[in-house]
Amino acid sequence: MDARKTIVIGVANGRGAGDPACQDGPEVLRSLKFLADLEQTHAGFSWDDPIRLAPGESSTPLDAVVQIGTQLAERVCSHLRQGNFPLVVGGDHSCAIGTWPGVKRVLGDKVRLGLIWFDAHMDSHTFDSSPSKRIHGMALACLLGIGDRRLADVADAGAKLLAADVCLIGVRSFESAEAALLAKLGARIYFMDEIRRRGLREVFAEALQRVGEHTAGYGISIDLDALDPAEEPGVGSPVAGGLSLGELTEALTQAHGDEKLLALEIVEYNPYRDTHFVTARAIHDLCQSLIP
Ligand SMILES: [Mn+2]
Repeated sequence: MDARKTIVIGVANGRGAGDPACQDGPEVLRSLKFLADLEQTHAGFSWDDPIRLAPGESSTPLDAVVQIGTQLAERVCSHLRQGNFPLVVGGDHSCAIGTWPGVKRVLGDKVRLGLIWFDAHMDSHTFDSSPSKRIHGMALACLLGIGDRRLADVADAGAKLLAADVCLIGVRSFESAEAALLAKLGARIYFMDEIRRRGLREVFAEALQRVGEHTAGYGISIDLDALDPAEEPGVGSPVAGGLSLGELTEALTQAHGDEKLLALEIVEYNPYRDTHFVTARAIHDLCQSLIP
């Protein structure tokens, strides 16, 4: 019996993206009560205070992302130590540089953390390789210990993950430098063609095996742009040809109730593109598939 309470941590930050609109995602989900029925069905499900920049702060995107990441790592760490299940809701994907260091800190140096990264992109740029210089496209590289030291050393210095314990699922838009970095490090990437050939259920089962094998626990980070924008328009950086919500929620149930699943992150919700709030409802369904 999993007694963990799910605590939602909204991260009101879009400074890691080109368009900061994702910063308003958590507030829309909360104020319009898209997750409210989970408070009835899951004992202890509740929203914590949002994480946001100090008002009037005129920082650079790098300063902003580091400040948010540092606060978020502390918050995630503190909830895990209280026995809670952190559900981080972005904001852009740069919040990952706070979420997963927070989890890793609780596990300590002697054991490994796994991560499944659902995304249309690889998010494995550095400032040197990135054409856009947007930090949400660097988050996974930072977690692997690569790139700007201020970003990669949030919470604690050095890599938080080994590529051997990382899987990317749903990738279909990337630059060659990212692909080369991940290939060199040895992360497993499931591109859309492999998912179409084998089915998401089988691919996700294999990913779970990999991220759990040599680790003390694992996390799941869902960039909503892994989903097909024809079905889910409310995302920061839409790319055609993604996963359907139905196949994703169905596959995710394989991890439901797994005590090695330590935290969940759902990011890049852009409420201004979310016609009829279909993507807000998708977030609800994704949470329902995975929270304890
Ligand atoms: Mn992403």
